Amino acid sequence: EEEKNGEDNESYEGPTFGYLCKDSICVRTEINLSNINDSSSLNVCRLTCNTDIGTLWPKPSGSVAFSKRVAPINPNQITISTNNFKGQTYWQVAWQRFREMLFRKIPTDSKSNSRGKSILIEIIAENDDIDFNYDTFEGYKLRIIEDSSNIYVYISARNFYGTRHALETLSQLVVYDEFNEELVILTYADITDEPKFKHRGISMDTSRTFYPVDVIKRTINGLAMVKLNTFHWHITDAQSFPLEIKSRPELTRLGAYSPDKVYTTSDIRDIVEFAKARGVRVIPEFDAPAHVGEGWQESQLTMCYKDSSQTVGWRGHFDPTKDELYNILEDIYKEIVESFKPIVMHMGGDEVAIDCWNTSQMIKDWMNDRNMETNIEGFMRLWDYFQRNALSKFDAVSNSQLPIILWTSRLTEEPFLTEFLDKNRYIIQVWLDGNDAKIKTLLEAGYKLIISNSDALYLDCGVGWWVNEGLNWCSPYKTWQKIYNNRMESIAGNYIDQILGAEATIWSESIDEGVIDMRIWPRASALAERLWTNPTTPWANAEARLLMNSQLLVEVGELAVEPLQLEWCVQNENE
Ligand code: CP6
Repeated sequence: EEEKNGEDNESYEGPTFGYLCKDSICVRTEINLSNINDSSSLNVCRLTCNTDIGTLWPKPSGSVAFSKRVAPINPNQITISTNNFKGQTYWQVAWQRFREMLFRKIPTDSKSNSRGKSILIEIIAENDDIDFNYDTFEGYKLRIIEDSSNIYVYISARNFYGTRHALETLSQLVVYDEFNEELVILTYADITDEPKFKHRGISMDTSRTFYPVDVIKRTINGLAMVKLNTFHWHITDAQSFPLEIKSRPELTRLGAYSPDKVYTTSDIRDIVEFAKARGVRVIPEFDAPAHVGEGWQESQLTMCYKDSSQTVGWRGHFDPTKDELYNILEDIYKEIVESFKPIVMHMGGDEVAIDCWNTSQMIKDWMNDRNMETNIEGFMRLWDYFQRNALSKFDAVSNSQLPIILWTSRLTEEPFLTEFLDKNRYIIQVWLDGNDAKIKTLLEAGYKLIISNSDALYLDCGVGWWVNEGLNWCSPYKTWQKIYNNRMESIAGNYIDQILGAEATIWSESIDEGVIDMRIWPRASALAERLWTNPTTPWANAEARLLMNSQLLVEVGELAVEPLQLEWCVQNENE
């Protein structure tokens, strides 16, 4: 009965749920790939019914063997044993979520059916370490076998995070059979899997638009479902300050859109724990010295806010010469460290306009007093002065010297880069075009990078009111295919080892909670497979599985996923 696909990763097509193809499972037909960008030959029905597709997303990066046969299971008869994690909250949450995901696959009108087999899951984890840093190994092994009455699942992993990923994979191998109205599982599987990149995520902007906590949580659930492990939280910006800072209550009083559009310290702790139990790390960003404004109105510490000029464009800037600024920053960092317990801190550093500081005679006098020239070099020195002081305040309130992320900017270009930013301390997040020569400069200088190249990973581009206002600098819309094809190797070449991973960004100037799911999904899934599996096969090979993943995100993740094809195409095939 067992039909193994050997160790050959390239030929893996995934488990077969062929007979379930009646309603929804579809795969692309042969079409001429070279014509894919030629609209005259575009076939709207690229996906048609097929009997041999996989259900795993992202595809495992290691060896995969599987059977083609499925067996019905009884989701009320699942038992689990672990050698570790006893009494750990994270483990209880993960286990609970796994069961919930299986039950969510069953439609509410399904007739109850208990003829299925019991599942016995045995987990061996090397340790019960709950730290989640860049050294945490997220790999796992998963084996499914059956006998006449039971399904046996063996999971081995180094830690909780690998184990959690294995449960995610296992849940994807359980599919609802609409014909027999029951859950079925593969009867044999042997999978070895681990991520190709350590840092895999999205960044979300809660300043331009406030998103309620439950929107953030359902987004994190989605990340967990596709094994993305990073939620980078661009929490403040010029337009609103939604982060409660208990010692500086004026920041939200003046800066939040309204008193209820605030993330309290307990909201933050709740989200951080929620995420960690789902294998997702939250990285706080406090963007500075630009992208500040609301919240600081009475402080006399910011400038250029509401300046509509090309160079500044509504982004307020801190006045780096004011000593009081650093005291407030210390208070902010202190509370961020306490509530986020970050393993890495994002300090922003994007889009600083020297033309802003240049408008202030006070700043120029201050610089003159310190023998700083008021030219580019001088203002870059002023920026460096800010960054050093801010960093020392951050270090004063955090235990160890955490790694710091900064966006690419003039500061991350030579000659400033190597003079001002220690490559062993700073990680650079790239929002340049993927082919920009500045990326190579950063790599040659030895920096570790997180890639958010704006020509592929900017999910807010090309859609929304920006487009009609002519304000969409990042048009066009980035298709999932573009994201899937966005290989880190083509960006980094021989320096690939310096790429920690990538993030898709969801800037929220033209997004709100009503549309955010569609901006993120299924394109974040395309990024997930790019970073977890790093496939060498074309996107067309993944399209059918992505359709399955979208369905899962809708049904289990309760996400409003942007559609990938017309229902008519499926209907046509079934006639
Ligand atoms: N906000 C912040 C933004 C952007 C950046 N930082 C941004 C800039 C250009 C484009 C899209 C987004 N809206 N804080 C740059 C990293 Cl095209």
